[in-house]
Amino acid sequence: LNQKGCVVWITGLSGSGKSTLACALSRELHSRGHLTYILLILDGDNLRHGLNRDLCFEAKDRAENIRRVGEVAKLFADAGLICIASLISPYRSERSACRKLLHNSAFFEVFFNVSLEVCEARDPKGLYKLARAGKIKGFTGIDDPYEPPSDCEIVIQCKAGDCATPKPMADQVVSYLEANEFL
Ligand code: GGZ
Repeated sequence: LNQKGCVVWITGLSGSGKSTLACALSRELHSRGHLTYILLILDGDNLRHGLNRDLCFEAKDRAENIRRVGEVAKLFADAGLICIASLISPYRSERSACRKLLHNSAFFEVFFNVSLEVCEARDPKGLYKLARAGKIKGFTGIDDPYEPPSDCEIVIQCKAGDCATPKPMADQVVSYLEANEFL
């Protein structure tokens, strides 16, 4: 394996399409012939059923969630893999701690910039509806903060109608990785 490892860290609101982008990115890298790269998707929601099942959504648990995923991502990146992490990761300070862990040079923060209105209109799991009804407390964007990145490498803009296919977004990330000689 002759590959510089790195972490592609996708942050954004619930329902923004982070996981879809993570999958599309992984597919795209394979289709470009990078078959020897093992791509690991660390998905916030999946991890919360396993490694992080002891954590809830209060601030200190979210911080711990992000910290653990950062540490795991670092292990994989150090082993030479491209590691795609997809979490809301709402706090700037915790994202920046993960960046430090990767010594900045191997950490690519992707801000999936989809407005709350669009995410809420989609509401794929009905969670926004429950949050508005007060049945889920501390929901990101409703009654819990989301701090957008100010220093990220990649911003993906997605308005109501124009994100039917994630491929152009995945291409945007792939181009960035190529330009930075991680591919
Ligand atoms: C935000 C919540 C909450 C609350 C459950 N706030 O869109 P989803 O459903 O499938 O993914 C979301 C997931 C968030 O987990 P993360 O590990 O990414 O969050 S964080 O980085 O903030 O630790 C959402 C669901 O869990 N979910 N309750 N209160 N999202």
